[in-house]
Amino acid sequence: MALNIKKSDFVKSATKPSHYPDDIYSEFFFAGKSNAGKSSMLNKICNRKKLAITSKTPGRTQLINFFLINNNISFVDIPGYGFANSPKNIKRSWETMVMSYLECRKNIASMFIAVDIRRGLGRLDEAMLELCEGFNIKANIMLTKSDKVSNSEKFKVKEKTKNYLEDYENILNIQTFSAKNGDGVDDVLEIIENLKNQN
Ligand SMILES: Nc1nc2c(ncn2[C@@H]2O[C@H](COP(=O)(O)OP(=O)(O)OP(=O)(O)O)[C@@H](O)[C@H]2O)c(=O)[nH]1
Ligand SMILES: [Mg+2]
Repeated sequence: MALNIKKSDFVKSATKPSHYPDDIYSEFFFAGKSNAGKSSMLNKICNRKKLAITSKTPGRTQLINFFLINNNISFVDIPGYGFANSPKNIKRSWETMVMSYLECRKNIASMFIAVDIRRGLGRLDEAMLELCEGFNIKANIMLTKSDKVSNSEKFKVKEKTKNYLEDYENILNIQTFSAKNGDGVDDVLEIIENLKNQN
C-alpha cells in the first residue's frame, strides 16, 4: 500500500537540536548534493508546489526544515552538500548542522538521497551513505530528474548504481524519480508507508 498524503505543513527551520520539534513521529529526511532535487522531490510527493523552497541557485536550502505529514509523519529537508566553490565556513557549518542532526535525532526511520541521474553517484554521496551506515540509517537512492534521460538510460544508470553499491548494507531501494512527470512518486509513497511504523 502507498501512503496517501492528505495534509502537509511546514513546522519550522532549525540549525541546532535545541530548536528541533519533538521527536515523536517517524522521520524521513531528504539529503543529497546541492541542486540534486531534494526540495522538489519533497514537494512532488506532497503534491504541493511551494512547501519546500526550490531554486535554480545551488545551496538554496541552508537550514534543517521540518514538515509534518498527515499529522503523524515527519519529513526533513536538510541542506545539500558540495555546491561549487563553497567556502570553508559553509562546509564547516553544514557538517556541524548535519552531524548533530544525525547524532541526536532518535526518530529517524530512513533517508532519501537525491542523486541527479545525469551525474550519477559522486564522492560526497558515498561519504553521506557511509556516514549514515555508521548511524545505522537505511538509505533509499533516488535517481532524480529522470525526465531528462531516455528510458534505456534510466535502466542503465539504475543497474550501474545497483552494482556499484553492492557492498553497502544499508541500501533499501534504488529508484528513478522525476518531480516533473511523477516517475517514482508512488514508489516513494510505498517505501514510506512500509517504513513508517518500524522504528
Ligand atoms: N527537469 C527536472 N528538473 C528538476 C527536477 N527536480 C528538480 N529540478 C530542478 O532542479 C533545480 C534544483 O531543484 P531543488 O529541488 O531546489 O534542489 P535541491 O536539491 O533542494 O537544492 P538545494 O536546496 O540547493 O540543495 C530546480 O531548478 C528544479 O526545478 C526534475 O525532476 N526534473
Ligand atoms: Mg533544497
